[in-house]
Amino acid sequence: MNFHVLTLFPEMIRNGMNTSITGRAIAAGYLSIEAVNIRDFAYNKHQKVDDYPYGGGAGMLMQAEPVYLAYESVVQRIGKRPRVVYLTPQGRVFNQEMAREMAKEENLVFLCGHYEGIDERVLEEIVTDYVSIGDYVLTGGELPSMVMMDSISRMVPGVLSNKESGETESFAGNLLEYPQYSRPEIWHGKAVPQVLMSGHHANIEKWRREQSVIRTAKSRPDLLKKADLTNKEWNYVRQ
Ligand code: 6GU
Repeated sequence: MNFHVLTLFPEMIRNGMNTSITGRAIAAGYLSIEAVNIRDFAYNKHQKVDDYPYGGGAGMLMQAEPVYLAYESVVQRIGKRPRVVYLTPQGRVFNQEMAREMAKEENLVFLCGHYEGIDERVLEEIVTDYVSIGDYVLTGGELPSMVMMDSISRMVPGVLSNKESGETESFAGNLLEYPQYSRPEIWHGKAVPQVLMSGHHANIEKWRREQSVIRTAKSRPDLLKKADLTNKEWNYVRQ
């Protein structure tokens, strides 16, 4: 998977992605990240890439041409027209299913806006997907692009080790993860739940499933509709 990020803050992307699991995957060649500085494509001597919005209003807009030239530089390099994700609170809300689907692409371009946004005309020409990461406002698209790249990366074959990939489908059943415990057996007076010490695998699975259902009912009842619950599970969720 090759990620190409069009941004005014390339260092933010490089520093973020070269760390931890994604950093290891880049070093091992499963991922590549190219951060393209839109400012390098400014066409005036002051390297200015923003201007006032026609019709007035607060703030500045990123101009169409530098964004377009930055995008074209990626097209030139890879020799095709890839999907272009524009990070915006006006987009479709990102989820695990979108991550799984985007992980099939060979190349993905992320366009990160700043200031009050980007001239609509260049968006019309190059953007294929408008995506938001949730209902709150951020100062720019860099963090959302890294959120998306992180979750897409873990769906790319080779990025997670066998040990790590057990978690890959944790959202697939539309249930939240059960609680987990490691040594010591007693910490701050709290013991590990007995069933986990029993070695009885069927009971452990049953307990974990119950915990998942209870947690989901408590914090994400919206997910339960999509989860495959038994009648018995529906009954104790309703109490
Ligand atoms: Cl994708 N961008 C910005 N600026 N804010 C957001 C967002 C994106 N998703 C949620 N809030």
